[in-house]
Amino acid sequence: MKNIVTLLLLLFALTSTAAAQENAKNQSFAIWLSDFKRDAVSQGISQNTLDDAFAETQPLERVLVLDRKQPESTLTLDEYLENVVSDKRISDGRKFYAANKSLLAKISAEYGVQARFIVALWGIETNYGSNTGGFSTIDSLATLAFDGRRSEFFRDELLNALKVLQSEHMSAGDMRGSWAGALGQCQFMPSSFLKYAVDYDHDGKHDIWHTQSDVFASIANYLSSVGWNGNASWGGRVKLPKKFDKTLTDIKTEKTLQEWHKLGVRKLSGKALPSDSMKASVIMVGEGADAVPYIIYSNYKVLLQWNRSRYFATAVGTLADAIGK
Ligand SMILES: [Ca+2]
Repeated sequence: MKNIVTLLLLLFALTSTAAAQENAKNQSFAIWLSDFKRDAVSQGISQNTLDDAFAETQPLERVLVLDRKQPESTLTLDEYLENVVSDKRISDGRKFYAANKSLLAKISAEYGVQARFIVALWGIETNYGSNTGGFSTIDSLATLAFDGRRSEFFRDELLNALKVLQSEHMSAGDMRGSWAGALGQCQFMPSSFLKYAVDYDHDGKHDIWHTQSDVFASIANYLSSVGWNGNASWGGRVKLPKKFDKTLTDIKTEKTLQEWHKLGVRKLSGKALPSDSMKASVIMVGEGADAVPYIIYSNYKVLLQWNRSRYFATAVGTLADAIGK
């Protein structure tokens, strides 16, 4: 009996400690949020927008769990490409390209971005719009801004998300996306939305959630705004000669394709590189013995601005080439 009482007392003590911790956390979130709201008002966010956005906001444990998960660094490039540029994704890409051909051609010509890259980015970001993420953007960003690991970045993005709600006349309940705050079918962070989202069908909304032409034009606008070259491709996998100076495999080292050819760099097929005066870099994608050599043009660096992962940029280029010309 005595043991049971002790056990119950212990349990009670533990539960009330957990409850007290939870309470303290909620209180400090509330304090943080009211400070943030003051800031938002001073930056032109209306009380209505704030009331709608933060009606029920609490930190989301799931977002923190995902934020702390280690990135998948164990995959080799080829394993990654097998997942991300699967046969299914390639055949879906070709299908969607064909289904949207005239719209894509129009947007491609207008922004100077080849359609295959627009489709490839759409395919890799959200599996052609089918997987945009179901998280409330406001709740996710508030969680990450409050959390402390990268508060400043996410606080800015939270403020930008409120600006998007306000300028788009959206309800916070309709603003959904990834756990890290990326929006819609092209997964723009709110800051990118404000800079690059396009209302292509002129209905008054930059609708990257549901309007296909807005999605395509927004992707193209992003790429062309950060320096896409519509007359060039992105690069490709190469073979290096046995005695190649590995210090040259640096993304900052640029030589013409002719110069790389003279150094013995060949296409994977063994064929010569195009005899072109275009500048290119030779880089290794992946780690250690699994790293694979690629020759890359300036458009690859544009893709790295979208997402700084070389695996990502390589996957987009590979998928684009598999989808079409
Ligand atoms: Ca629109």
